[in-house]
Amino acid sequence: MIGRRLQTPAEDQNAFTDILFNALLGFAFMFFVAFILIRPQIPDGKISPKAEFMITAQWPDGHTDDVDLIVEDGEGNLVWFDTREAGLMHLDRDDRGALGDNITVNGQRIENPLNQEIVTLRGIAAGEYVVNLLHYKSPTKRPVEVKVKVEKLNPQVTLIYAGNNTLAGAGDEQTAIRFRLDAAGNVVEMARRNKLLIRANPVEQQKAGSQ
Ligand SMILES: [Ca+2]
Ligand SMILES: [Ca+2]
Repeated sequence: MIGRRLQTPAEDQNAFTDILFNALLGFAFMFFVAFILIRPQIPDGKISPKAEFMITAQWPDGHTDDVDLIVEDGEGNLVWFDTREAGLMHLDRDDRGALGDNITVNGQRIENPLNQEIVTLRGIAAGEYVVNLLHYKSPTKRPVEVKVKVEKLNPQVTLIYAGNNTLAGAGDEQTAIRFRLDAAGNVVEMARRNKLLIRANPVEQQKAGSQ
């Protein structure tokens, strides 16, 4: 203890410099490690920066029935399994119930029980949108409940509509929701009045029947 007290100020200074140097070295090393660990951040919370609205139809997982989502825009463009792109609308896929939900990779069977069809609006076009469901095929020969959701994606995800339709059997077409957009993309009106899009149109009906 005495020896320590007898240390000269210069020796104290050296010891302090050593500690400071070691601390700085430690910080430098931590910065180096931190920079290595920094990765480009993928922004989350947005499904697609180019989509303005998302319309989803979903029926129970593993269900064998084929339901179709059909959307008509204010100009009369129609998007459904036969025409997956029309106007600013796009259908992600034709989900045919359990059909095509299993694949085999390297002898291993992979299942995707999801039954879902999604239509996105890539831009805003003013007018009334009609969202319909078609019970296209019904191996179960039973009614099926379909959940429909309309979301506005920008500037943040906002639920515009969520509801259910019970489709009665093959060939049943029902309107889930109708909504009107103004030029700025605001929803100015909503209704559930039925409007047939496929069954009222002999050409489209023929296409549906020929599939
Ligand atoms: Ca379908
Ligand atoms: Ca499916």
